[in-house]
Amino acid sequence: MLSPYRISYIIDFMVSHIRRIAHLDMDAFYASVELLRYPDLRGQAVVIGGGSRHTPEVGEDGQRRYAKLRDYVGRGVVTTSTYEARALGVFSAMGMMKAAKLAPDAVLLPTDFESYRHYSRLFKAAVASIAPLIEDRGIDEIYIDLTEFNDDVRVLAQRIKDAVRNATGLSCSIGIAPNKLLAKICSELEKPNGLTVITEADVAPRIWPLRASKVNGIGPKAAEKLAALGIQTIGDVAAADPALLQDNFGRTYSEWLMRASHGLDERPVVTSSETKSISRETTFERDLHAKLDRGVLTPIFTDLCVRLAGDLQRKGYVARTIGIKLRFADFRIATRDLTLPEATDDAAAIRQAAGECLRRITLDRRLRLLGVRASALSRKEDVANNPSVMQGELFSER
Ligand code: DCP
Ligand code: MG
Repeated sequence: MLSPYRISYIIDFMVSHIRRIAHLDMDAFYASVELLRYPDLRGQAVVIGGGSRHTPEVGEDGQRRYAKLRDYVGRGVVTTSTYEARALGVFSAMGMMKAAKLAPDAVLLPTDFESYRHYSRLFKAAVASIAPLIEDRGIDEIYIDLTEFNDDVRVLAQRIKDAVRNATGLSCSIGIAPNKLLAKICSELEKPNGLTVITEADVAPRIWPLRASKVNGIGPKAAEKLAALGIQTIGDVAAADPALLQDNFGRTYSEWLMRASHGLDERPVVTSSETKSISRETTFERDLHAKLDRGVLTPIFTDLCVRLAGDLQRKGYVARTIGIKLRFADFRIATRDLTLPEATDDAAAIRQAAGECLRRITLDRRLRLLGVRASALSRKEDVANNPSVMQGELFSER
């Protein structure tokens, strides 16, 4: 039988267009940057993480002498390692002394963050020259929204990989999927130098067999707790009794777990050029009826707006657009938003706008979740210095 999540996905699939989201992650990033500088180390087990005392020295014979892991003494940890070192069991975050037992002959190099930042900028610029909708996720990973391209997605991804290699001399792995959650899992599937494309139909055969901790958002603690319940794989999560998950993880997280395990994720790719939104949402302890539970719902709704206003004020933003999000008992999602004549960070104004949004939704089903979102943000100080931003709509109407 189809679960509500599956049905939800199929409906989304029919009514909305499918996104194509790429996650790009550089291969053994710091180590690969070091190999550009020391190409003679290619093919060897190399560990990054030493201090500057481990900088290679050039001997009188002109040969470089590298520090070896076996000689390391101290409490440092491995920052990253080449795939050859990984084959010996040496991974990021492992104590260096422990790593030395596994790979005594591995070369040890110091970290050089300035170089890594330089190559990080280079690879991101190379991707942006082809596909500009990029969400920066840190030094060696990005999401790219490829939905609007008509090209074959593999051809496009290969073009991006080639551009990264031309600009940096480095390889990366790309995963392409209908959303960020799956794309992130997918970029790891064929590392290094991977190019993996999955669709919704691949979730069961390719994603479900993977360990639950492969999902970004299932950390070591949650994975341990799941394992204690006999839940090892993503498929186990998908097949788990929702009540069991809810008892152990609370409603918000268990609901997310169920959606994630079915490969569902609506988060947009957020580019740094667009101002982000700020939102507050809550999943109810039990499904609430819009009319019968009005007495419970109204204060929750108001409280969300007050908290959202507090977030805006603390962060120094005002918002032109206020939106709401509802998730119904059947997991369908409805959103509405309203653009105001003036940007605001005022709880009462937000509550009023959100209330107007709510009136535009037919509330005939029980609700699981309610959220309020502020977008089209500007810095409050910019608005204060330039009132036309605040009153743009009023002026433009004249
Ligand atoms: N890093 C770190 N500490 C960690 C993990 C990683 O400082 N515990 C640094 C070093 C990595 C970089 O961040 O080079 C990117 O992290 P990744 O997890 O992407 O690891 P790599 O790029 O090294 O390897 P992979 O090919 O698995 O992506
Ligand atoms: Mg990486």
